[in-house]
Amino acid sequence: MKITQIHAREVLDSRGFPTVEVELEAESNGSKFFGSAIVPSGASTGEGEALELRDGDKKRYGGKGVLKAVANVREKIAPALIGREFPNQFLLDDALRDLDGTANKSKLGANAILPVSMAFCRAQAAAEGIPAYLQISKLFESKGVTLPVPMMNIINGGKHADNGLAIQEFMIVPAGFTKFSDALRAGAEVFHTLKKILHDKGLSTGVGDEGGFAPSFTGEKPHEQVIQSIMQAISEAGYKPGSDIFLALDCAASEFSPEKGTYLFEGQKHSSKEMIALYSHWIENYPIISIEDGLSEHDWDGWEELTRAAGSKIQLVGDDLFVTNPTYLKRGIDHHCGNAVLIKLNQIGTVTETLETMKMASHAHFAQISSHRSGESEDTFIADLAVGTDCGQIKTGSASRTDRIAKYNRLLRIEEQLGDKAVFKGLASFPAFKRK
Ligand code: 2PG
Ligand code: MG
Repeated sequence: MKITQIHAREVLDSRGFPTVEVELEAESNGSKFFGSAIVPSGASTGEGEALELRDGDKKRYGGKGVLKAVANVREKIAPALIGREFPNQFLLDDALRDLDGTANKSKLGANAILPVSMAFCRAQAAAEGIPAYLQISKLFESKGVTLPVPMMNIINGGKHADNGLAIQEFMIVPAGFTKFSDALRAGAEVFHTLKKILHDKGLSTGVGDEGGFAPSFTGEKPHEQVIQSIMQAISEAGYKPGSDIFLALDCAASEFSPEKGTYLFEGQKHSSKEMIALYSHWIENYPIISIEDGLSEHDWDGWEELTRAAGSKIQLVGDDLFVTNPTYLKRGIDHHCGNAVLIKLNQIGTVTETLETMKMASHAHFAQISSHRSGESEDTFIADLAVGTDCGQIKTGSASRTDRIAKYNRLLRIEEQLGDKAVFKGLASFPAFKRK
């Protein structure tokens, strides 16, 4: 495929902050093909993430403009790539990495590089006459394509809300179904039931960044109150907790860990051991299937201990800990820290490197979860990534807000397109989880 045009512009994400959109045109066998992509943006970012280039000009969007990244696409990436043949994604991504030349994409910005990489993937799919998920499946050499189990963040806390909850995400995981659309329906019904429960308790039903409710629970143990409200919502919606629907947490613990091994939780200082004891108590008492970033990205010793304590019972996911980066993931695999990796394209910056991290995880029997960022857009690439890599899990927010729903709707379309061939593995997508 010969690249004939690359155009970038500044658009807005779901929080109203600027982000980069790229449109790419390529020629293959005399025909033109297009691909476009918008990159997302995180709030609770891991320190090892690839650089997101912001203008820093306080007069525009409080410094969050991305005109420099846009200029890097227009003035550096486009002139270097236009007119060149790229037979595959790997060579295109190599060229992008060479142009940048840094380990963390700090010269051009991951937000300049990644949309070009994603747009190319879509243009190549168009040239092949196949959907993006099949193109990704070819690149990944996956065994098949699978509709993922959704991890739906129905109560938002941490950096995604102002409600004083330390834990960032309380998710429902409808894994006990045989079809994606049934799982999604159950998740949406629980979300609507929870709204009523919160309303009846006199709590706010306004939503946070990922479309989940963001109530302020007062009184003792607010986090456990959240868990109990969700359990109630599952039952009242007519589903069985621990059989139809499970729970998952993203603690994003780096955000409430002021120093290594210390956690400020519910008004008290806790050690890693105490946090592990609390999680173990919750795992005993509630149908928790997965905990992400239960400890901070600096607390590798704590992670080893957490994995010894809970790694044979539930899924333990590294997000800030691994930042979709093979170097950190290898450390985690070697030291038995966690048993799953959250996959965010913009943490590493190209499609190829994202797939490399997923391959490494897969060889080590670490599960992979295709994930959104808290700042999203109408782009649905992560839905195709989940299906194409056969990873079986997607984390893309609650059952509200179009930036989240766009991904679920994309998956509904894929399910329909696949018809009888649509595979949904349900609980089998969580190999680390053992039923009590
Ligand atoms: C996370 C994500 C997405 P952010 O921590 O997993 O839910 O949040 O994009 O703010 O890093
Ligand atoms: Mg996370």
